[in-house]
Amino acid sequence: MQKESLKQQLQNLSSQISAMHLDHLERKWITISLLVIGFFVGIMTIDAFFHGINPPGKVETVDSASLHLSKEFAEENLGVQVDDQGNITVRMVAGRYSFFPKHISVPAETRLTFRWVSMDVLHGVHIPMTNMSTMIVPGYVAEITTTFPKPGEYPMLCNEYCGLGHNHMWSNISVIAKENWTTPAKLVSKGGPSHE
Ligand SMILES: [Cu+2]
Repeated sequence: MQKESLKQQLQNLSSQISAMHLDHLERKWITISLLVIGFFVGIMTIDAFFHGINPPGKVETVDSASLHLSKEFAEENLGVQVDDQGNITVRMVAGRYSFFPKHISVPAETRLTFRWVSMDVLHGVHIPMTNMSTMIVPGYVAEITTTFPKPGEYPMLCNEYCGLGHNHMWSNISVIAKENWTTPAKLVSKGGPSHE
């Protein structure tokens, strides 16, 4: 019954649209607009399903005002850490106007988990030519898993306007060939820091 009425409504709508007078130019621009929308939806679909670019899927909170007192994001725990199973986690803090630590080295062709927090305002982090791009919202942990396929020097840029020094907010990341990368000895964690 309801299906029938929906079908009826669609038929009415399509007959109304075909009865509507549309100027040739107007029709042309409607078509162009729909093609542009279709193009962008297509790009998003390809990025999501083939390039693995997705919005973060979990919510984890942190107290941005006391990061230095937290177990995980205290200054001595920042940077690259390897746990007992060999999983590599990179913890970084974004603050006006830098990322801390300022420079890190990671191995290529290895799965890396980045955990980002902000100490003040909204920041973003973007590493060109990779799938690394996320907002760093104060009060939340932004976690991204990525792999750098090729060794090289990559910039890390802030891509959310955060104040007058925003355009100077960037850091470096050295991606080193897997066989040449050495575990940062002093940062090998024992069981990994507990999350609070
Ligand atoms: Cu910024």
